[in-house]
Amino acid sequence: MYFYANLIHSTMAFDIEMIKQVYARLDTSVSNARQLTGKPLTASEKILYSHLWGGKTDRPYTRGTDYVDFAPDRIACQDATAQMALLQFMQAGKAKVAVPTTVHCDHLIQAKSGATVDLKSANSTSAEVFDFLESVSNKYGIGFWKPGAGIIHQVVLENYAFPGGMMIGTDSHTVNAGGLGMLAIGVGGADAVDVMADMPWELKFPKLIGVKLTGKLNGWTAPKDVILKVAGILTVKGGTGAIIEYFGDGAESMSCTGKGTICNMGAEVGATTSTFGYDDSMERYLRSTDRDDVADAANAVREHLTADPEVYANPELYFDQVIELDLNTLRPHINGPFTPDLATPVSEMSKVAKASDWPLQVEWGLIGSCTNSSYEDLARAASIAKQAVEKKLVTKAEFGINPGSEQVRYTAERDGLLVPFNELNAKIFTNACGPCIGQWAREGADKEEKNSIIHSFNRNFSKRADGNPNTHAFVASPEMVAAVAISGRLDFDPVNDTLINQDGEEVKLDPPTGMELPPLGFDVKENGYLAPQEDGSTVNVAVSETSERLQLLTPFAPWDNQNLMGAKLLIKALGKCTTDHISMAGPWLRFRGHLDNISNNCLIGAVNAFNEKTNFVKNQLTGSYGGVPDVQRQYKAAGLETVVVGDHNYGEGSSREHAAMEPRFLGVKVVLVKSFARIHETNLKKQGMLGITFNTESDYNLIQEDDTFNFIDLKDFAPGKQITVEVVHADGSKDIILANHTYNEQQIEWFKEGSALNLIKKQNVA
Ligand code: MIC
Ligand code: SF4
Repeated sequence: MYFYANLIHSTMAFDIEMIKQVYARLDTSVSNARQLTGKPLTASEKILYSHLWGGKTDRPYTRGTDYVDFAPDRIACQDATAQMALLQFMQAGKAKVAVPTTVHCDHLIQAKSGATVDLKSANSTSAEVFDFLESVSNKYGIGFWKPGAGIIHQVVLENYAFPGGMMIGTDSHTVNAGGLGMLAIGVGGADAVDVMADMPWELKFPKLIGVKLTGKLNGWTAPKDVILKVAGILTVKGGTGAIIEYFGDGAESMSCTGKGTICNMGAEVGATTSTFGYDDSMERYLRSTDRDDVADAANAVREHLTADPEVYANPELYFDQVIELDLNTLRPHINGPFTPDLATPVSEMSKVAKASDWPLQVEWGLIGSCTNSSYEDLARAASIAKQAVEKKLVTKAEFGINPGSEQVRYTAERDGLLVPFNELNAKIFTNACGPCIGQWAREGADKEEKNSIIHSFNRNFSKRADGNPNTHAFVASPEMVAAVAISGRLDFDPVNDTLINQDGEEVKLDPPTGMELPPLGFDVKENGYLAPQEDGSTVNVAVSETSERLQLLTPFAPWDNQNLMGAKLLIKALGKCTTDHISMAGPWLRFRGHLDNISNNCLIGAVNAFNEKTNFVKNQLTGSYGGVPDVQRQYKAAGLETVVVGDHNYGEGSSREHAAMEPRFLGVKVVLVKSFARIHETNLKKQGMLGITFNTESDYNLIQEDDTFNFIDLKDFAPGKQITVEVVHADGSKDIILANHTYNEQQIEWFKEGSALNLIKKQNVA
């Protein structure tokens, strides 16, 4: 039924005909867009205007304002989000996905003993889910990458990404493919379902941030430091609603996978996506990954795959914001703890860490994740590990490595890159997310001791890697992670500091070295890909009614067209409330296909503003305190709807739509916050929730623990019209406040129907 496609893959890129079609229409759409906008175009605009739904470039769009329908070229889903996406798609009534789609099994594999044992154990503990994903993929024409094949974004970069393309993926780090000149955007599963079901995909036309890179990386500085620095400048919400486009001689001097790292972590500044114009590094990468056909096709339309020259010559005229970085003087950084935008140059870490009381001793150095697991990353980190062996240093911290894909792992092993890590007793985990998503059986984490770890991942929110709220996780380049892990000190500065080796001698680490691409080319024995069968109509997808991992979905109820009155406050969340706080990952990942079960983690990580505790809120009906899901289930049983109140950038982080579906499923009706992260706001809308923002931010302070909310003009819900909220306090006093929303006509329909999916189903029936 299935066949391994790695042989086919070695002669021809996947979906080459689709890529050629995209290129064939570029000339017309780019020149039309240039004419309509009356100006030269950025690379991002060329991709946006050549991917309009309906294929016609017939009007200019206003950045940051206009909602636009797009037609992405492809979709990628990972196992933890694919379950919900595909459960929804199964309801859409289609026989096949409308655009090339792939599913990648990477999140559900725990890192414990090492790749062989861990993969075997994941294959048995998550067999039901993997089988489900494999059979749904087979049925609906979706390419399936088995557990162990690699992390979604690395596999996409190696096989599917192409310059000038547009893709969406049910993971916030889909943006990684910007390293190969794509516009790749992270979305919730319901957005992916639209495109799978042959419908347009809607996005507010993004603003544009230009980052001009001059000079050349040198010494200890790596591509990661570019984004660590940019994160420090823009902060976790500075990129919201914008595409970041990198350019300049500094950009061209970097490897394609290095560009991928920079784009990947653009998710951490809230950017819609990041990208680079097509250049020689991308061509080299395409050829090295056996895609000469894509490279040749791209070369033929080269001028359309990057910005018009006037744009990069005078960026301030064409971007909404311009940042300039000189790579010659950029220094290595370490970001964290607890947030990816707290950037500290390595040379200042000693001072800052002491002043902040961060644990200086580092216990683990973790290399890999979708952000930094390329051949070049491993090569450069290995060059540091090798020095440790040669210079007789004893590693102070433990090492863990997650290669990005089987292709990278196989090639790295062939080329001896794993040898020095093995000599340092590193654990080589499965080619999967592992510790990055809390799939880490870290010994002793349950003791909740204060400690530091350093990793080359992108996110470091509280509890993320090991569940311990006292783990201070720091983010750095793979080579810095290696150096810090060897020294065991957070404040180790390899540029200036020395270490004492086993013979009592003082030694210094030389700057890292490493090839950007394998000199002998990439190789892999079994890439782990399963192609779907041509006609999947006879494939049976079974979901057991008694399963605790999978549950078929029941449609959410439509709106009753009435004002929402008497809704109770469920929780007023204090400060940072990311999707990890709303729907934690780690052990909870096993319930990603079972809405009822996963709803038991709803908002358990959010801090209650009234007692600063997590998962401890007042039940207004009884006056007693309990866990958020429990209290919410009690409100639901009493037939009461509820409101969640939050701070800035609510829902930052992941694309997981569970963070919207769980509250929806449990009976929360409104999420009222100071501001939203993009993907989460859309996810709330898609699931038929009311996601609104305080018109006056300080009104957040008016909300009290026993409040009841009346949405007194919800009946007039309309685009651009504010919503009036009557906040009734326990003593009977009231505050009338105004809330803003960004729903357009279509999105109001989703609200009315109960969810976007309900609307699709209705349209399919009609
Ligand atoms: C993450 O890095 O947080 C994840 C896990 O990859 C998520 C997706 C998910 O929650 O499944 C993401 O980034 O979108
Ligand atoms: Fe996986 Fe981590 Fe990348 Fe998310 S950020 S896709 S969890 S490796």
